[in-house]
Amino acid sequence: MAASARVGVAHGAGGATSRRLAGTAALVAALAACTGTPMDAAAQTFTSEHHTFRVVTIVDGLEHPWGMAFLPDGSILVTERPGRLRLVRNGVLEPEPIAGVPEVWARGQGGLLDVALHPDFENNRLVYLSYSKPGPEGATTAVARGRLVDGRLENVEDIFVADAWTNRGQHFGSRLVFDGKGHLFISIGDRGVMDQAQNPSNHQGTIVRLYDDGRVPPDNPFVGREGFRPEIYAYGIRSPQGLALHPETGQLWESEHGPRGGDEINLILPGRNYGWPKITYGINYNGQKISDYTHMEGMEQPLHYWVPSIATSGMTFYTGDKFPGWKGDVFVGGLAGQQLARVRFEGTRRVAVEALLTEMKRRIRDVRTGPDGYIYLLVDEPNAPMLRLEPADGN
Ligand SMILES: [Ca+2]
Repeated sequence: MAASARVGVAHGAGGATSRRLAGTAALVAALAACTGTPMDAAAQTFTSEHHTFRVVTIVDGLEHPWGMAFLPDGSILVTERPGRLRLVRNGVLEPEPIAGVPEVWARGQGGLLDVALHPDFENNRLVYLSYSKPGPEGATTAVARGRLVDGRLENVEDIFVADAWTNRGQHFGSRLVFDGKGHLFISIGDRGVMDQAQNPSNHQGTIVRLYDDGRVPPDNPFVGREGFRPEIYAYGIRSPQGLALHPETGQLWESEHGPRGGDEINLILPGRNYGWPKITYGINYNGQKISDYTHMEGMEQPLHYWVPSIATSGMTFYTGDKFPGWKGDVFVGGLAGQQLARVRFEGTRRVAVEALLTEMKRRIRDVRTGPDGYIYLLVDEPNAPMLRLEPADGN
């Protein structure tokens, strides 16, 4: 495919031609400018294809926040990449971090990363954290869990330490998703060594599926197969920055931070090879070619990819009722692309893409549908806010 044909146009596996609707969201007012509150900068109103919405600052002062989890009491756990777990309660950031977080390797893209609650959290109080674990061979991706009691984590233990050790600071992956059927999915990046994504005798560049205590489910696709780690569910993945379950099919979807011009959304199926770096739509960030191929026998195509890249991060399916026009849409944060991408699918066919919040010019690290139906964002900055999208069009 000629590069010139791809610039500025988003393509999916089906070669459809719908154009990226970048720039349709327009800033129309800064409501808070009239109120004189400290939230002036963020309480702005934006228009978009289906909704007019407000962006409200929930809390400020987070240092490179990465992941968040909503507690049953309405408070929110937030990770900060340098190694702190914070609590937002009643719209206030508790000054003291939650104690008991493991030591993290906070370099490059590494540190304290995602946070998720056990599906039975209300009874067992188990909180799961993914993080960059230091060791003699540099760092790897690990998942720890502990019981949240009186503002601290107790009985903290690693349930999984990936065989993905390098001295490089890239591509830890590490989003955590429970599937509601007793499994935990963990994404692991190639750790900056791209060829290892095609080597399933380690965990670099994989999606892993485990039981909640770290045991390997016997029906994992590669159990008993020579040369494959039994934890692996899928492989051939570069930097899996977002994971979410489809609200209707229950299948796992992934957003992947690709090379230059190769960010992807993938449907993750068991036992499949997603092709990195043998096939890709992008080139290296230094301008060098990675592969001549975008397709290869036995390798999966993305459902959608971005050219140019937006530097995809966290993702969510919108499942709330505050924005009926967005029901079922995929939202993906853009870091370098400084946007919130909305992608609509019919089944697995991508039918529309819209870039929201481009005027805000902020790196979006994570996006979640809150239990209240609002959309929550984390911004990747040293002194960053948690933001919330609220409808401004009467919904
Ligand atoms: Ca791919």
